[in-house]
Amino acid sequence: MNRITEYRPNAIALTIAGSDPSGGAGLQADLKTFQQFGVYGASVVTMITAQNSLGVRRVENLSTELVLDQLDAVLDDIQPIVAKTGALGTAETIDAVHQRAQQFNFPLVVDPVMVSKHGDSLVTDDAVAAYRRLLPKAFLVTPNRFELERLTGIALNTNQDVAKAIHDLHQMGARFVLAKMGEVNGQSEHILGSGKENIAIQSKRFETQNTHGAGCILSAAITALIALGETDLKRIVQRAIRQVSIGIHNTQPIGKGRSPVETRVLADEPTELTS
Ligand code: PXL
Repeated sequence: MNRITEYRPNAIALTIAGSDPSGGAGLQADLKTFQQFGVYGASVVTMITAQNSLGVRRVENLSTELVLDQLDAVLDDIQPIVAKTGALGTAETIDAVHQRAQQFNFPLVVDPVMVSKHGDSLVTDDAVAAYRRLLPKAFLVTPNRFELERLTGIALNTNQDVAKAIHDLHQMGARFVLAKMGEVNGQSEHILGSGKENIAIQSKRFETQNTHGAGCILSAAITALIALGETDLKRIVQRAIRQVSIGIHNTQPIGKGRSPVETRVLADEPTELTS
């Protein structure tokens, strides 16, 4: 059977993100993840990094004008079901995406990428302020612990601090918040905030450094599931977390440093790894 008949022809997702030439993170990870879910991927490049599994050597932001020209070219022609942002680079580009987002007739997932796994900062302080301005256009924002602190200015020491920070992101305009808290009591913890309640989602914690691209794959999997027409955000997030867990469990030794999370897997039902 021709597999393409199994795809939904309009399951189209757009990523606006930076390039990782080693293929583990950034728009490459996004497109691989979309593909793995049977979602057609379009991509607008914001930034070129020169990096590999050992570290980031160089980052060069494309001009805001070139980013917008790409975005306009795609959107003048193609109707995505959903879009996500990864690394946007400069405050000017974040503000320009924000301005275009006023006209988006599809939800936007904002992964507020600020540092790479190696701890290299990918944005400046004024970009953090621009991310705050973008939040009212975010259907979902997916900060890690560091990004949550930087967006809110709250040092996250207690559970109350985390709840306050998530509350503040809602106040700033984000519809839903997914805080990637990392290791909590020996497990990996995510907190999904709806504004009314916060749901903690635990998954298996892997003792590994081979998690390059995990954040990109998580937000890309969420984006892909929205493109496929899924509507229950809690289930979407749980399934995307399983996708990352199974990817980490199946990591192949690629490169001399931190291996990328494997995208050539597909999480479907819960397993003993991820339930
Ligand atoms: O995983 C965050 C990320 C996003 N986008 C690009 C990156 C990284 C981390 O390395 O390089 C382009």
